[in-house]
This record gives sequence, C-alpha cells and structure tokens, in this order.
Amino acid sequence: MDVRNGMGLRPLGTSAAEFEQDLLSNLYYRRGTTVESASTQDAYETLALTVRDRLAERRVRTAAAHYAANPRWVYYLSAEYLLGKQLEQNMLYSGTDRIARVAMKQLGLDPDEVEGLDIEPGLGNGGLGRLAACLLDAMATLDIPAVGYGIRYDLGIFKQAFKDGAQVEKPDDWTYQGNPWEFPAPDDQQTVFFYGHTERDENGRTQWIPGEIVLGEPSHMLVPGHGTDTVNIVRLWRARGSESSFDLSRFSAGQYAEAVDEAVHAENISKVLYPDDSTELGRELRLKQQYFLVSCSLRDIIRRFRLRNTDWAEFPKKTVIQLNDTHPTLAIPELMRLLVDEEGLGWDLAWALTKQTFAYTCHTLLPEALETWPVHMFERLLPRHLEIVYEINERFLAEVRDRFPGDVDRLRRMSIIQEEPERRVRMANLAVVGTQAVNGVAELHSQLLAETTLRDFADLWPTKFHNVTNGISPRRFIKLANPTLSSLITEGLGSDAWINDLDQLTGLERLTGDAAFREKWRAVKRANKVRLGLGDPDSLTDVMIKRFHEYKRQQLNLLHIITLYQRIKASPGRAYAPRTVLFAGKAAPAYHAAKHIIRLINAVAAVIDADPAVSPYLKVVFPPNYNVTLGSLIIPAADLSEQISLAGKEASGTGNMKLALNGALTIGTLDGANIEIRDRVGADNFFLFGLDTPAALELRHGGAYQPRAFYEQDEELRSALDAILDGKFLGVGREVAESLLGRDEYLTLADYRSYIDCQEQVEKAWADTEQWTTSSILNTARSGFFSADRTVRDYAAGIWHVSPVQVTR
Ligand code: F58
Repeated sequence: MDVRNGMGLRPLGTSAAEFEQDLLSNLYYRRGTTVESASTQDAYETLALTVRDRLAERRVRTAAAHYAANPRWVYYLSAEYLLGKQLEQNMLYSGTDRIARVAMKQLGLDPDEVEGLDIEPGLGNGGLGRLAACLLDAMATLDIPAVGYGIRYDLGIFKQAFKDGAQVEKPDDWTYQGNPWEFPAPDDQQTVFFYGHTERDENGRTQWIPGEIVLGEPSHMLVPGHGTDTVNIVRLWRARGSESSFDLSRFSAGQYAEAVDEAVHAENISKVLYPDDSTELGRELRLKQQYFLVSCSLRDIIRRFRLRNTDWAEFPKKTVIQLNDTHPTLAIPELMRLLVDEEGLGWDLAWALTKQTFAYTCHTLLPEALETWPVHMFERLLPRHLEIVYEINERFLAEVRDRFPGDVDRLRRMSIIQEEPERRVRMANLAVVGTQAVNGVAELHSQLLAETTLRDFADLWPTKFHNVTNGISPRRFIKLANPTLSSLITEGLGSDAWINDLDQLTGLERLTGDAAFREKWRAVKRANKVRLGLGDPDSLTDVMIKRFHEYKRQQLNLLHIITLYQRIKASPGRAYAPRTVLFAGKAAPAYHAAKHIIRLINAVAAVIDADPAVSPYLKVVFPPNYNVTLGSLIIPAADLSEQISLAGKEASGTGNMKLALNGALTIGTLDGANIEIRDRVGADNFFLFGLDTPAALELRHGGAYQPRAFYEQDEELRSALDAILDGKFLGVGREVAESLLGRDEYLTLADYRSYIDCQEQVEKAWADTEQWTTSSILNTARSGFFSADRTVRDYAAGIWHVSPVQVTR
C-alpha cells in the first residue's frame, strides 16, 4: 500500500532531474531562497531535507506496517549513541547518492563542499555508544520493529585539541546550525518527577509527591535499513522547564536571571554528555539524566503499547527492553512503580511482567566501572524508587537465603545494597535481578562475567547468562568508509550482496591466488593511505585508535616506538622498514594518567620528527579529535591493528573488528573479541603476544608482579624508560614511566619483551609483500562473523524472541 496514494501525495521521483526539482523546491519553500543567492549552508540543509523526504515516505509505510502487525517490539535503551554523519549514509540507503550529486552539479553546486557541512552527532563516549548505533542499523536492515531511546544532549562528547602536545577540551555544540535530520514530536512530550516524598492513600496505594517537575521533549532521527524499506527511529529526549518554572512575578520585578533560574536548572539535565570512560563520577546530575531517560522512554513505550493492546499480561509479549549497560537500569524500579502505584497491579504480577520485559548487556569487567549510587543521593532524588529497590532486594535475598542457607558472605555480595564502607545502590546487581537475560559482549567476556564479576548470580541462575559477541555495521565501516575496497570486493565476488550477508566475503579466499586482484588490493590500501594524508603511503601503517585508558595500554605501544627510535639511533646504517604509527583517541578530562600518555606521545612524535637520522624510518602521527568520521578515514588505511590491552580487561572491542574487516592484520593479546578474530582469520594471519588471562590474574593477584625486575633485566626496556625519566622527550612524561615502574595494574612491563619480539615478526612479515597481501585479504574474507547483522540475529533468537515485519509497497 502506498500511503501517499491514499493521501493524494505525489510520489518522489528517482531520477536526477526529479531530485533537482525537489532541491529547488525545498530551497525555495523551506529555506526561502534560490540557487543564485543560496549559501552553502542553505544548500546543505536543502540537500538533507530532500534526501530525508525520500526516507520519510518509507518511514510512514514502516509505521503503518508495524501498527498492522502489532508485533513484539525491541526497545533499546542507551544513554549514548555515536550515530556518525547522517548525510552520506542516508543518501546510500535511500538510493540517492548518485542522483543527488548529478543534481547538485546541474545546479552549479559543489557536492563535496555541500556535503562537507554535515556534522557528526557525538552523543557518546566510545565503543558502547557506537555499538548502539551499529545495532540500530542492523535491526532496521533485518526488518526488526525497534525504537532506540536516548538523550538529546545539547553538548556531545568534547572536541579534543592539542596545546603544546597536551589535550584540551572544547565544547561540542553540535546543533549550533540546527539539525536537519531531526523530527520534533512535541505531542509526545512527557512529564518527569524528581525529589519530594511518598504518601499512602486511603487504599494503601503509594503516591509520589514530587519536589520538581521537568518536561521531556522528544524528537527522533530516522534509522533506515539497508536494502529494505524499513525505517526505524531513534527517539531522543531533551529536558525543558515546565510552564510553572518560569517565575513571572520575578520577571515583572526586573529579576530576569532569577525568573528563569528554575527552567535553566531543569534544562541542565540534557545539557551535556558525561565525558567519562570506565570510571564513574558519583554526580547527582548524571543520576538525574539516567532517570530522565528512563521515565520519558517507559511512558512512551507504554503509550505505544496502548495503541493496540489493553491487557497488561500482554506487555512482555509485545515488549522487550534491552538495557545498554546499567545506565538505564532505573527502568526496572520505574516500571514496577508504574504498574503497582499507577496501574494498581499486585506486586507479584508486576514483578513477573517486569522481569520478563527486560534484558541487560554488560560492557565491562573492570570492577571500578560497575555503577553504584550513594543511598542518600538516590533517596533524595527518587524516594519512591528506593522503597521499591528495597522491596525487590528483600524478596531477592530471601530467595538467595533459601538456596544457600547460612551463606552470609554470599548474601552480602549479592545484595543490591552495598553496606560498607558506604551504603550504595549497586546497579549491576539490580540489572541482573530485574531481567530475564544478561549478556556479555564477547566469548571471553561472557565467560569471565559468569566466573568472576557476576559469579554468584550465575550460580543462582545459570541459564540467565548469555554471550552475544559484538558486531559492526558493514554499511558504515566498509561500504561507506572504504568505497574503493567495496567496489573491488563486489567486482571479485560478482555481486554486492555481501554487504547484507557478510559471510559471503569468504568468496574472496579463492581470489588470494589471483595476481591481478592482489595488485588491486594493494593499490586500494595505498590509495586509502594517500586519502588519509598522514605519512608515507608506502610505510607500514600501524594504527591504535580508541579511548585512552591505562588498561588499553597505549603506553606499551609507546615503549615500542621508543625502542625502535633507540635502535635506529644506535645503528643508523641498517635498512629499516619505514613505519607510520598512528594514534587517535580522547582521554576523559579528569583522567590525568591517560592525559600524561597523550602528552608523551606527542612529545616523542616531535622529537622523532626533528631527528633526520630517524624520521625517514619512523613517524608518529596523532590527529586530534577521534570520532566516527575520523575513524572512517583511518580504518581503510591501516596495515596493522593494535589491540594490546592486558588480557581480561577489554570486554570485546569493536575497532578490532573494523580494522580486520578492512584488511589490517592484528597485533594483539588474547583479550575480548581478539580471540574470536584470531580463531576466524587464522593464527597465521594474526600476531599474538603477551600474557593470557589466567597468567595475568596469577601475576597480579599472586602479588608477584615486580616491574623493577623487568626493568633491570631488559636492557632495551631500561633504556626506553630511562630516556623518559631523563627528560629526553621535551622533559615530558616522567609520570608515565614512574607509574609503569610503580603499582601498574596493567602489567605493562611484563608484556614488553613479548610485544617487542612480536613487532619484529610483524616487520619480517611486512617485508614479504606477497604473504602480507594474502593475510590481508584473508582477514577481510574471514571477518563476516563480525557483522552487526549476526549480532542482532543472535539477540533476536536467543534473548529477544522477535521476528521481522516486512514493509511492503
Ligand atoms: C566498551 N565500553 C567496552 N563504555 O570497553 C568495549 O570493550 C566494548 O567493545 C564496547 O563497550 C561495546 O560493547 C564502553 O565504551 C563506555 O563508554 C562507558 C560510557 C559511560 C561511562 C562509563 C564508560
């Protein structure tokens, strides 16, 4: 059914001429200007609207098909989304990429200049936020009815710049020029309560009398599927002061600032994304953000449920809510509150429905990254929710007591409330107790969760624990990011069907014997390095792109660079294979140790650059402000992918998958999804080094790690660290060396020798161009498993139990 026919609407054309007409018309009616007087910004906004219109039509049909089917929906709750730029993606998905460019040229517009104005919404920190975006992309591509819920932060992840080599942060006012991709939906506004107290009414029902009321204003962006007509949405909430928050009496008295105080206070809730990575700040505003997201989203989910359903017993049959880490876990007590206090359901029924509705994905193993909130703060902000959490906890602990009588330690560990040294609410415990499924994000991670971090819970409910290995969008991370490699693959396989069926890449294996194909493969990689424009395109391009964190061990890579530098200085005559080492990534603004590492990398880069004996062979580059856009330029140019975290620390990693898919070989530890990458691409096409998880645990917990011993025994290591300590790199970075020699939890020096030796293997392999090319092709050919489509199928079959709904014309 073409909805437009029923409405008497003109279908939008698929030719360049029709697109050109629509551009002109949008320029005139939506921007109030003409081609002659349009600014580039006018042209960009108009292009965006013209592309968006084509997807809007699919969106309307999708909504109609979903309404008719009344299916089980997936609601993905995430405090973060790193969606990446929208224009290029939406042109590809709407099939307008070619005609849009033709039309622009016809109108005398420069497509590159116009498209250059598209900006990336940076509403996330790193892997977790980007995973959310990849899963939404795959859900739409697989025709799964889904809505992503999040927060529309005014300021996204800070922009990173370097001043004297040190990171400085600038605000990311990403909607400064507006955002043409967004549809406001003021009719679906929600009211959110905070603070106050609870009262019991005459029927014994609890009422929450709030102390502050804030409005949640939704808008959504389109999430089109690739090669299908499904267009889902991601709905983002923005906080607004309620009408009563504007104090007219103060305004009239000339107290203008005071008059808007309350409204400004309310709007602060969605003002800024917390730029944190893996360490939690116990800030009330962050808890407020979390509840704001949860409260708005749950009311919206219930509103949508009621469009077609009346019986609460049906709720879990029509709804599955996936919690992306613990940040949206307040949804569990909030649904209980809505069902018990507002809908009048009994506790047991409400609890059964709640548990069936939710599932929880954990993204970490670091105990310090498990969220907890001080009970007193929780109680002040969300008094009713604390009562509900207590009740959930009491009933849960009774169950534990029944199963493990007398095991007081276990009870203490499993309680949702931590008692010592301070009373805190443990969000991960709440998330496990209140859901029907818990999953880790790679095989090793899921296994370690069940054996260590969440072990008591896995003892109690073994079948609740799942693994769903992460995946990445092949549309975003090869088709769009690497168009030339994509064309070559399509040429080699004889069709482009691989983009939605990534396992078809195995067909490339037989092309490893095809000399012409191999030549083209190398030419594409080289051209991608030229496009990136950082360093010699014939050098080994060695890439480490990720957030800065000590566990990820950028400092280990740095020690290798210093060692290479010193080797070249010591024996200048030898023929060294030129290498460009590229870093990109941000450090949390308050994470000083990570910032010291950044500063030292930049100092080492400068010293090497200034040394003509070394610079022909070694170059370190560190482009600032890593984001999806920059990643999409770097990934296709990489030869070597650095995945060197201490084993047992990286939950999965997804950059590792993007790089392997684009033909980079990995140097890595047995950590996260590296293990699965190695299993698939083959040990011969992967450079393995370092301690494995049991060895790392033993060294750390056995108290046997003595970094000084490694320093003393290994001359090259000593010399590298001494150079830092002696101030050889602009006098910068002593803190880094001291920390490596002190209580380094990440056992960097223990893995140094194995890493350096492994890098020598890399160099040898690189010298054999033919063998390297084969390994590169095989990395791509065998990375099909890491498609987010596979990940979503795993969730759909193992956790969500949902089926696709076809959108027909
Ligand atoms: C990442 N977590 C994991 N957290 O570190 C990575 O191994 C995994 O591949 C990825 O999730 C996807 O599963 C991550 O990115 C955050 O950014 C949090 C944001 C909120 C504050 C705490 C860190």
